[in-house]
Amino acid sequence: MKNKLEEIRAKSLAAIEEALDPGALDAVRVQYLGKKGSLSAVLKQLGSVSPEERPAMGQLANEVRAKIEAALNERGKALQDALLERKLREETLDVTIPGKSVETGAKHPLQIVWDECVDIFVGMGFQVAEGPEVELSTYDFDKLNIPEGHTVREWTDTFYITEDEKVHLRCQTSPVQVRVMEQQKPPIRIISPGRVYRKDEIDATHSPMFHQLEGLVVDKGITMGDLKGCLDVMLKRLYGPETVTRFRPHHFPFTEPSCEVDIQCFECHGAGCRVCKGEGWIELLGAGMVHPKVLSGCGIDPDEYSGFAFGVGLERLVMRRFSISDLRLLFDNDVRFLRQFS
Ligand code: 2U9
Repeated sequence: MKNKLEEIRAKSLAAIEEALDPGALDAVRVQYLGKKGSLSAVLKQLGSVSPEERPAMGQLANEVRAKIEAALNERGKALQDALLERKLREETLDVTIPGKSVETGAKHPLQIVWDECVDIFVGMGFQVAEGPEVELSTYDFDKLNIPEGHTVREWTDTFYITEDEKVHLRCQTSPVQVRVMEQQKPPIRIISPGRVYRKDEIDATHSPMFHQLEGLVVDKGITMGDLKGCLDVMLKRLYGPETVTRFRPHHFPFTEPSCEVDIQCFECHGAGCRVCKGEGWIELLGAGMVHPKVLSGCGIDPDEYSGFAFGVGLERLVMRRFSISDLRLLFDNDVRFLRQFS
């Protein structure tokens, strides 16, 4: 029995030292000190020891139990201390280090102007209309009174999708207006901002993809005066109440009469300078009274109804608004450029 007790002491102390966590240590405690543990099994045999040896054996067993219990407590404390040490190390929060700055984004300058234009027209009772970018040539050309042979119908100018020239990437958002006029009886007051495509080499002032905002008003008794008043308000809201507008005769197939709209150069007030290239005025958009053929082509009687329409290149407004000299800056997605607008 003495040898057995010595063996239990040696093995149990070794197992206690090898225990890596409180759970493993408790398993060692149960293995040696539990009801069914090794030491309990030996103590049950104490009755078979001779009466002369029994006291010494009992004392030795108690010493072994005490030794194991002391080792379990010491190892348990050591494991608890190590666990606390690790938690303290891993969960330490240095409140003095600078906080992680959360990069906040900003509206793209194009979006800023797009949203301002929408606000201006929604404030005047317009609704925003949208339509497909891959458009039928019928809606982007024929229904806009653009004749066969017009340069805009050339493959050099337009991104055709089909060989038969029936489908292409829209070169203006006018087809949206055509679709609304086909589906809705007047009064109509809509704007259609959106992406348009033209075969242009990209340079400081051209891009094959750019954005337009067009507007259309159709009702009884609409005149050129309504057109001028509406666009004058738009430009004063965009560039300031002192903005001076000028309307010059022009020609578009889809409007008659047509005009181009300038604002007086805010730098030289019409005298001519570097900003306006000596003109004194800056051309911003085109407009006109909707051509009767366009109205009737959409099922609207030009003897009963009239309307005006306008179109503006949004990038042109943006570049003027923020004095941006190169159109490509709007498409490069260079954060150093874009963060100026945050
Ligand atoms: C319908 C009838 C008429 C839209 C118009 C312009 C004048 C115009 C250009 C401005 C710069 C295109 O982005 S740009 O290159 N547009 O000058 N657009 S009138 O007239 C319409 C539209 C739809 C049914």
